[in-house]
Amino acid sequence: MSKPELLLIGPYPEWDMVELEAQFIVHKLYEAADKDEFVRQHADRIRAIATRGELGASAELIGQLPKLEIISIYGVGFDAVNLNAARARGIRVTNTPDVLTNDAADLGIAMMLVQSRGMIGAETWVRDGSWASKGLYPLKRRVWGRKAGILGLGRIGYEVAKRLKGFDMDIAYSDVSEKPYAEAMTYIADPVELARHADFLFVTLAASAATRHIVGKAVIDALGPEGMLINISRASNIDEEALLGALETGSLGSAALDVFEGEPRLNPRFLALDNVLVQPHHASGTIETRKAMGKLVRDNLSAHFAGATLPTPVL
Ligand code: 8YV
Repeated sequence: MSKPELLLIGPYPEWDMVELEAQFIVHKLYEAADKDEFVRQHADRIRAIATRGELGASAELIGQLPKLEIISIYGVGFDAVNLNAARARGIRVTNTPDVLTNDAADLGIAMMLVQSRGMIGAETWVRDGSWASKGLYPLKRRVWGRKAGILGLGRIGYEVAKRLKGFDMDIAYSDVSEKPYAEAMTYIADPVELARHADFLFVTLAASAATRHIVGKAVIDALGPEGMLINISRASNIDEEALLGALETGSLGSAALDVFEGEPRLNPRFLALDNVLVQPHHASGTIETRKAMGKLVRDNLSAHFAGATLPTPVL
């Protein structure tokens, strides 16, 4: 039987490329100079899309592929895939939940510690000779025992909370409803009230049209000049203009961000700020997790083409 044809939206690690190319005829959209022309050339044979969380698949692209049966996402977030367009045509959509949860939580915790203790500046202090020439590094803020707020107590939020308990923190969370599994945490429904409670506010909710800019001026003001915002979800959950303004004036203390509007070309105003820790959308970026994600992408595709049950369907 001939291999099914697949459109790959962005590159995967080499180990995944080898496996994918063994199973599929892979058309690499990201290498095409003229993407529309490239899609047109292969449109009547492409039965699958493999994409990444942040790249997704637009309604326009889905509309150009009459034979499309499945979209497999390398990532847990499916906000960049137009689910309505997929649903309307009975196109299956899969993602890679669970396998990346712990790494995403680890990165959120690491960002809190690094930023609160000023470790990037401290590293420079040693390397540029300031330690020897200027003496002691400025004092920073404690993490343990302080107040954390978690906006979105899903899989990743829950793992963040578990880790925060190890720092003896007072933990509150906000979600659409109270969660029965939230032991020893306070439920605060209103994100503004949650931010008022918190020294560290973690944004861990799945992005959708409904959550767009859920962290707006009111939440940012409530977090305040001593507060830290940590985002390991999607940029769209935060009003970036409001965030930048608050960081520039100091009405928000600091931020640690793994995701940005228009990434990887983030707003250069972030780079002029020393109260922001920036990361290159790397919450799931470990070899172990990325290997598991790649395998799950392929397991979903293989199951589909074998007529078997999809391991992790979204649609
Ligand atoms: C990316 C993600 O998919 O899980 C998600 O939703 O955004 C990430 O895991 C990953 O960075 C690969 O591009």
